[in-house]
Amino acid sequence: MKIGIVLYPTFGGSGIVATELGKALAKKGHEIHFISYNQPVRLDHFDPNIRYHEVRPFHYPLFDYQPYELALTSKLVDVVRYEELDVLHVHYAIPHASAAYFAKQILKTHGIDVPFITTLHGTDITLVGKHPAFEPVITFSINESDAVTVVSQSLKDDTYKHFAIENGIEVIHNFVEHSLYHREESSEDTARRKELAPNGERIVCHISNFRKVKRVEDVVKIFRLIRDKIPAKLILAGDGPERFKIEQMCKEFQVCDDVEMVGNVQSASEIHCISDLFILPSETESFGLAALEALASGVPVISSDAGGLPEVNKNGYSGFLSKVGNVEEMAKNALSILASDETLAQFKEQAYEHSLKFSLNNILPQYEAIYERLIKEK
Ligand code: GMT
Repeated sequence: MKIGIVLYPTFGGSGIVATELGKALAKKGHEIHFISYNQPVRLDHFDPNIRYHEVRPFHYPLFDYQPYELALTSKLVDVVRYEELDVLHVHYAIPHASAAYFAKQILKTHGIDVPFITTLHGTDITLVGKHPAFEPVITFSINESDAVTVVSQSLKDDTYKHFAIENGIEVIHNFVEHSLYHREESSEDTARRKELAPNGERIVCHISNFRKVKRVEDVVKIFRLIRDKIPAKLILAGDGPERFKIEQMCKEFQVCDDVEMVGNVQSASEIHCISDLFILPSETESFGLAALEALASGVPVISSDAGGLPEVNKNGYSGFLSKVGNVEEMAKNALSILASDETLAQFKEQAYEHSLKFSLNNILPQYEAIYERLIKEK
């Protein structure tokens, strides 16, 4: 099949899922066309089955705001016509779903019928999408999508709760390609671990876009409680609006010597393979891809029970869940995992085992089945 994938090219989870999905489909022989305003960060190698089409908005002094959605719509029309795409798959509703709808209508005037799938990822529904500034467009474009998928049951429930949806919605969980995550430490990993934790301290980590919903301040609070009891180091990876506040907080808590803020990383697995525990205390989280990436590397997860996190992190097995903001319980649970080598080894094994439920091989055919169905129904 010839599949167009519209995505955000940044470190956000929706862009990562879309890129990994496209790469995996390309490996299976499909022709994949990524469409975005920048090269997606995880699109890092040449594959003859993959093309990248850049959307370039037209700059004109009259525009206080660049009409990106129109530039995207025109690009979609262009790519579908000239590359003869069979189907479009848009990730994150705003503004991708409405652009796909508009492109579809334009293409009809050229005698082309191209179905489009919208995959909702989370904040496009729970935070941004339900804002009155967007709600009518989001409701319309979800209802007009030829298929709609969501990354968790929790997000499906939220979508029906917040919008007047008449369309069916299918849950397809996010996935990981296990071959990209390794559980065994290489000699280089061991050297890096030694550099970071020279006295055998436990290594705890968190990776996010440092937005308010991630509650990174809770990570620092939890870490301080852990470090009060056992020697430990914290790796904070990622970047975003809250980073400065977190740096200040580390100074105030006098934990800077034990905290490494490493900024954005290309591959989460480089952090996970030297980590003992991952913390994700989010306020809302439709799925929590970062948590799944940790589990796939055999790193247990301490998380909140927000949104879809209970679908990803199995309480008492792959880690523990607590109510949002309950940092004392999260620290207690973290310590119960980290306290002994035996318990840690057991949770590491269970974390990996649980992640297999979300392996690429289980999830990919579900998307392929939708593409095939829509193409047949044309
Ligand atoms: O919150 C983020 O990290 C970014 C955001 C996005 O859209 O890129 O992530 C959302 O989509 C991810 C992939 O499906 C999910 O794993 C995240 O849980 C979801 N974020 C939220 O719901 C807050």
